[in-house]
This record gives sequence, C-alpha cells and structure tokens, in this order.
Amino acid sequence: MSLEQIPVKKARPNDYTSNEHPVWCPGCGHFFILRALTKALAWLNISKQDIGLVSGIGCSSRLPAYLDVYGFHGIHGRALALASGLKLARPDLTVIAAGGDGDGYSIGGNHFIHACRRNMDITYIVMDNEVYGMTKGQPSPTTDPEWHSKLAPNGTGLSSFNPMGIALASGASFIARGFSGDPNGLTKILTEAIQHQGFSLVEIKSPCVTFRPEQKDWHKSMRLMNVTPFANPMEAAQAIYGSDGFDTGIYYQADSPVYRSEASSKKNGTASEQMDIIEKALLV
Ligand SMILES: Cc1ncc(C[n+]2csc(CCOP(=O)(O)OP(=O)(O)O)c2C)c(N)n1
Ligand code: SF4
Ligand SMILES: [Mg+2]
Repeated sequence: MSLEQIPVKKARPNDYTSNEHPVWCPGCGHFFILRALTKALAWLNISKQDIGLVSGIGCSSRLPAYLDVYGFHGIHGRALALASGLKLARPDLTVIAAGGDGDGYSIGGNHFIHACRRNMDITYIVMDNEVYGMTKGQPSPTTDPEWHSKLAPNGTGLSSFNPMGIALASGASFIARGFSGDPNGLTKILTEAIQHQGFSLVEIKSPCVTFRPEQKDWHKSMRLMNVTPFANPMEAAQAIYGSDGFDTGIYYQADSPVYRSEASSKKNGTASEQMDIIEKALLV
C-alpha cells in the first residue's frame, strides 16, 4: 500500500476534549461553545498538536483546560497579547484566543483594538454574557445601561460598547456574531473563522444563568444565521449598527493584508535572533 492509499483518520469532536470536567454552573452558555469548538476542529480535521488555544481570566477563560490541545490560561485581559506572540513565533500553528466580555473588552480593550489592527491570522472567541461572571456579577462594557446590580443599583447609565463596530473600525477582516444556543450555526461560524486568513472576531452571546438569569430568554429573541456577509466595510457597518444585537451570522469577511513577522521566513535563525524579530514586530 502506498502512502497516498493509507486512509487519513477523520477526527471526532471528542478527540479534542480533555479529561477535565467543566466547573461552569449547570446551564451556562459556555458549555455549548466548548462543544461547538470541538465540532469545528473535528470538521476541519486539524491535528491537536497544531493548535494553540490561549485565554485570559474569567469563567469563559477556563476553556483551554477543557480541550486536549496546547493551551495557556494567561492573565486577565492578556489573551490577545499571548496569542499574538504565539502566532509570531509559530506561524504554522492554528492560534485561537478565547475569553469573556470583561476580559476582552474592558481590561483587554487596548489589546483588542491593536490585534484587530494588525490583522494577524488569529481566531478570537468572545463568550459574551454582558457581565463579569467569575467575580459575581459586576457590569461589563457590554452590559445594558439600565441593568440593576449591587454595584450599580440604578444601572451604569453608560451605553454599551459595540465590539463588532470597534473591530470593523480597527481593521479586523472577519466579524461574526454567534449564539451558544445555536450549536449548528455556531459550529459553522467557527469553522469559517478558523479557516479565514486574518483576524477573526467571533462574538458569541452566551447566557450567564447565575448572575443574569433573564438571559435564559435570549433564545426567544435570537434570529439565527440571517445575516448576509459583506466584503465592503461600509455595508458591513450598516448591518452591524442596524442590528439590535440579536442577529447572528457572518457580517464581514474581507481579503485584507495579514500581518506576518519576518520570523516566519527566517526559521533557521538563532532563538535570540527570533526573539529580536518578534519584539520588533510587537512594537507595531
Ligand atoms: C488584573 C486583574 N483584575 C481583576 C481580576 C478579577 N477578575 C477575574 S475574572 C474577572 C471578570 C471576568 O469576566 P468575563 O471576562 O466577562 O468572563 P465571565 O466570567 O463572564 O465568563 C475579573 C474582573 C483579575 N483576575 N485580575
Ligand atoms: S457564573 Fe455565569 S458565566 Fe460563570 S459559570 Fe456560572 S453561569 Fe457561567
Ligand atoms: Mg462575561
């Protein structure tokens, strides 16, 4: 039998799960995102040793522990800094960053803008429950202004951050909204996002059943996979700003220049030469 004739083993979603049992609250939306991600990786049949999954801190950022791929549970708000360094040093890997709305849009907000601007080939999964879940329910940048909580008894009065609008304005080349309650649609979006060359934001509505129990009703309002993907940023901006936040699908996908470091073309340099190149690249 020649090498070409040996059948390639097709991966299954469970091949990517670790033996750790998630400590998320029963019913938390994050469970379904974990499942959709393993389905997307299996669909793409990516070797486990070719994946790097990094995160920050939060309930959502526990994700790397639950997958049997190379993972790094980093520090709060720094998932994209870690992912950028990893992609510069190992451009051959499929690099995925994951975290929550607090991690990515609040403490990590500046990294978010500049990661979009660099348009490196990274998939960024934001598990957005419009609250800081892990620290027991403080408002986050995507919390609606009227939401009453112990920390903000009359609401924050601040209009919510528009992550997809910011991503578009900052240079991301793939922008989508998914819903944890739509595993099939979400798997499709994640599959497309991972395949896309450039920075992909996948903003996923994921109910926090403990601190935002009213989000259990999100499934009644979500309009699944009804968005047309645009390649023109003006049309995508109209779709993003015209949505009430309940439309899912891929809003924007463009063939924009992807930032790659010189390190990718100088694989034989010494470790210290590689580090110099990477440090220079991260000053951009
Ligand atoms: C520097 C720093 N500041 C604050 C915290 C406390 N902290 C841990 S998780 C978190 C918010 C997590 O919220 P989010 O990213 O939305 O994730 P979720 O738990 O909702 O999934 C905060 C403020 C921290 N760990 N480190
Ligand atoms: S606190 Fe909220 S986000 Fe955290 S595990 Fe529980 S339901 Fe999920
Ligand atoms: Mg959150």
